[in-house]
Amino acid sequence: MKERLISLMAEAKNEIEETISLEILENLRIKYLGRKEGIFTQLLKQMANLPFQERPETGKLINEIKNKVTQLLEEKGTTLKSKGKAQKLSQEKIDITLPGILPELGKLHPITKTLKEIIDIFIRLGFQVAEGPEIESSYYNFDALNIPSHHPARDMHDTFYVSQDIILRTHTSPVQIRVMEKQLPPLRIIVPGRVYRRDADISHSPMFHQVEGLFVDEQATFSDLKGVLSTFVHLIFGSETEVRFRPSFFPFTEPSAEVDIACVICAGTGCGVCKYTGWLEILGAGMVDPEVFKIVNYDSTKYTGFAFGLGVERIAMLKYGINNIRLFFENDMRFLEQF
Ligand code: 2NM
Repeated sequence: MKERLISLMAEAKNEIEETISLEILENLRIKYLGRKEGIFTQLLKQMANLPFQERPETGKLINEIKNKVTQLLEEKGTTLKSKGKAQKLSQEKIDITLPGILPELGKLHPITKTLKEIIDIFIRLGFQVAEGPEIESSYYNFDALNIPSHHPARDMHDTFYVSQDIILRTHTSPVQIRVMEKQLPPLRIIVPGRVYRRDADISHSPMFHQVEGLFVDEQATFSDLKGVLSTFVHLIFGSETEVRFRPSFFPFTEPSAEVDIACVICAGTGCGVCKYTGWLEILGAGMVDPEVFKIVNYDSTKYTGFAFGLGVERIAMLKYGINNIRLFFENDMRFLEQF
């Protein structure tokens, strides 16, 4: 029995050493340590056939060998597992020198960029930003701005009506009325936002963006208007840009003016864009009509003010040399990616 056990030990040791997979190792474990039919279970059963005196010593030996075999199986298991992991890691090696895949970066829409630029300039000049509703009453959009009921600007052909008295604002001036109702001068505000007019061709869109401005103080003059708007033009189109103020008419300002710049395409020599005049109109402006001040309860013997309005799409078209306003609203990535 003793010799058999010693050779069994050598045999087991050999078999375990030569094992190359966890699967084979598990078969060996069952062969030696299996609870029902394992070699050690059978050996312990055979103890019953031994003479009484030999049993303690043999039992002790069987258990020692069994423990040794258990230990060898466990050690081999650990080795095989870590070998498998090392092999897997070397097969799945990542090449960290490969260039990464860059995420596509979003860009600001050209109208957003232009709008930000305009707003930043007026903020530098001391203006604050005010906003208000796009759906307005005809009172704020027209009456309060001295545009009477039968004025052509109110025409069904120009205005989007929600109901008899509710419309989509045709300019951002109603916000200026709302601010004046709540706040006394001195006032320096600009009002950026969407406006709506029933108009559509290569230079008109039914929705477009405006920035209007309002400056009210005890001694605001037409010179202040000229200074602010000339500065604006020089900051947005460059300090060399020629500017001229031409008489005009608006129901809410008196006197009124339109601001032209020398054509950015032909530098004033005459081309299709400026209709061979050499000049491009970019702003409307004027001294606020005392009639408007009366409506918002401002004392027009104490205060004067100037106001102005511009179209953001028009400025963007001139800045970037774009001849069709629809390009801004089609969301064609080939167009938008250029900004
Ligand atoms: C323009 C041109 C001239 C204007 C006037 C006012 C208000 F509310 F103060 F009366 N807001 N905006 C104004 C004046 C707008 O846009 C071409």
